[in-house]
Amino acid sequence: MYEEATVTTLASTPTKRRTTVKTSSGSTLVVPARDLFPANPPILEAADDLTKLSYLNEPSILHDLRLRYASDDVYTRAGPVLIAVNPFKRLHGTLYGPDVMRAHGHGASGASGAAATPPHVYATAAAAYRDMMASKKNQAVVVSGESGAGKTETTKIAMRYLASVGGGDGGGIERRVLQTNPILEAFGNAKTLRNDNSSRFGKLIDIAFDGAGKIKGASVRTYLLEKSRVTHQAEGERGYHVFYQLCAGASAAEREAWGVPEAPGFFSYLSSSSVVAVAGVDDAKAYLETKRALAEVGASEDEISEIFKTVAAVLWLGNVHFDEDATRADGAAAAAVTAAGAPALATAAKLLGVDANLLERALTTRKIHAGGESIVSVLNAASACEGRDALAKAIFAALFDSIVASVNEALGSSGGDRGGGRAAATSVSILDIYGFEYFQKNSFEQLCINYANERLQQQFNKHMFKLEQEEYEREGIDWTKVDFEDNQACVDVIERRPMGILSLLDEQCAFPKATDDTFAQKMATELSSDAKYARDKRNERVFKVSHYAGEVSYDVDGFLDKNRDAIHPDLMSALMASSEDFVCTLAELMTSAKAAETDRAGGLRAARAKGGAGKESVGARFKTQLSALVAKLDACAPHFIRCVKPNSALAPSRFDDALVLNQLRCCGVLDVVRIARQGYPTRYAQRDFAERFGFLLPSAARAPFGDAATDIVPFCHAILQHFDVKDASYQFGKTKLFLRAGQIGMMEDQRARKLSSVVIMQSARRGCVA
Ligand code: AOV
Ligand code: MG
Repeated sequence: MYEEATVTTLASTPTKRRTTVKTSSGSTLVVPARDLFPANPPILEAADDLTKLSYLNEPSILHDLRLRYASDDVYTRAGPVLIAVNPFKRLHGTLYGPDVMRAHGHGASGASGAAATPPHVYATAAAAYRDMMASKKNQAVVVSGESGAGKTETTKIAMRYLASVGGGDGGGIERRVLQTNPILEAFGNAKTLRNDNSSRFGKLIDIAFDGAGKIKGASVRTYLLEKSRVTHQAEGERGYHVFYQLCAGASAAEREAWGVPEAPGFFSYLSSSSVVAVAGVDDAKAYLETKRALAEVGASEDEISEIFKTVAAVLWLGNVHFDEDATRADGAAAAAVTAAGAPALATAAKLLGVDANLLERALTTRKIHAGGESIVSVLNAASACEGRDALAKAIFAALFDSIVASVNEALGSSGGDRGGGRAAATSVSILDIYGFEYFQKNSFEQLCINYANERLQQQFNKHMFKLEQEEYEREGIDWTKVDFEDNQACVDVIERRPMGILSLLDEQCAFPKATDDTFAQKMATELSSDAKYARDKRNERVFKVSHYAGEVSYDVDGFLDKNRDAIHPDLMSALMASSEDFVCTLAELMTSAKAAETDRAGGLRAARAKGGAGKESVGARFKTQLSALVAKLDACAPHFIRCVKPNSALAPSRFDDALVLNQLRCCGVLDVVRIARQGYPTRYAQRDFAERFGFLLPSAARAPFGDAATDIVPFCHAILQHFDVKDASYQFGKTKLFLRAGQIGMMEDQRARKLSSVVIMQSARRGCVA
């Protein structure tokens, strides 16, 4: 990578310029000039905003972040974007304590406030809140970064700030808003090889505020939970936290009633990986916390029991093993529950409130309706296992959706998007989605996760670069175009119709005879000329996509099934026949093609009414959801936080230059710094600028313009001159005035001082009267 060095001799050879340097570690090197980058003066070292650096080369930026990281300054600005480097250690008091929160002023300061406070998630949340209050426009805090970079933690910190600013006595709605985190994490997070608490679903939380800035309600919408994790995990990973919490924390009565053992390894669904414990996590304690959080959002004891009983049922389903039935006279392959599987079947059926024989029949046979007749065919053991896994995954996903729906009911989400007839509220939305990921083996889930990240990256580019530069062009200011990494081609190869990966997958899913292999072949013929797609030459089942964050190889194994996500009607009927209302509700949720949208509809009842629509493929539904998400973000004023993972060991105090640099490059931070430095991030309509600052001019300077100041450009010039803003620091467009970064702070400060002196004078006058 890079090392600091002092130039000792600048020499030229006939072919190349070569320079002799002495490195900080004491060695003398001769290097080509192109490998040398100027360093910043010591006064700029560890600058809290990268755009302040005089030399904006990659080693300087890295050096800045590394120095800051070493002193636990994990936040740094890159112009309008906040960079958050994961500390991998608790810095509660020093970094997030009440004093620090107060220092971020509960959003009280003026427009220059964001620049005046040091970079922090609180500062970003404060800016969003302040902008929302000032403009009455919805705001979005978009948190991104690769898996384990700290998005979920950052989101929680931002939520805590907003709850504190917009809360009352700390016991009301703001508390419930915060309780959504432990609940959703228990059911939707798991240990992966990249993160011990990896979010396996995407989440957008909208916090709605009334006109006085108090929290009115909130709503959560979730995106595509990773279902395969319910039944299987790679070695070194775990299933959803709640499984281990239940095993570790269930009371004696619960163990008895639901048949919960202490060792998670008893359950087949938790034994594909040998990992049970996660360092620093007490699953038994977490179990009680999850229960408490559910109670806080209004779940009754019975409802909480139903939830955990269903979790136990899912686990027990996994122990219903099948073998080929050796007793059949015709010798046909036919699934039969094994001896060890029989008690599991009985327990699962009991927990689900379903007749055990009915469940067994639904798992081992298929009723097919043909020409008015119904024929029963027997399934082989492998098909029975597939049906069982599909059932377990569907129940767990419906449970997750139903929990999201109840959480939304408790948060009074009717105050959010839909207005519900109340006075319109404005909101701050926070997006925390699963980060870009790549494992040794990547499947459909990784494709969806990485596709989501591509769409968000595109939204970021659009906002930071395209809109910015389009505005410069529209306003006709003098400007050299800054190029950025456009990822449209990668988005296209995934979502293009009809010749994109997801469309081809849907097409294959519609053919009963198609397999994962025919899908791979189809892609190989249709996408061979696409620069973002490549076949793996050694393995026909593997294809590669060049993502903005790097190339990822996907194995087509399971793609068709995962995209179809079908559950056989016989299994559905068995669930529908449950004696438990809760299970029937879950079954109804599953039949609803729009189950994942229950959140928006605010509650289970609304979801039920929607049921029965034709089932869309998982890929198609996800694409629609992402488009809606991006449209929503486009309608908000965005605030971006880029999380950075400083090392792959998830360890504190380790800063891996190459890893960090790659993330900064991929997520566009380097380009942002460039554009912010070269560009004009502060802008005003010329008239607004004149009105905002004109009164600060001494009356002699104002006089030539008269009261109305109709000559707006010369008047703005006079203001700029008065404040000694250099010519190179601003440009007049057709209707706007553009200013370079860092110009406006001092003007705003003067304005605020002047205004507060007016207020003090007025109150002093009032004091006299009284
Ligand atoms: P992610 O959300 O970005 O990954 P997390 O927010 O879960 O990553 O962070 C991973 C881990 O890093 C956490 O469990 C903490 O141990 C640690 N961490 C992150 N931010 C902080 C912080 N500000 N202070 C202390 N520790 C922190 V994924 O969900 O995998 O994409 O799908
Ligand atoms: Mg996360």
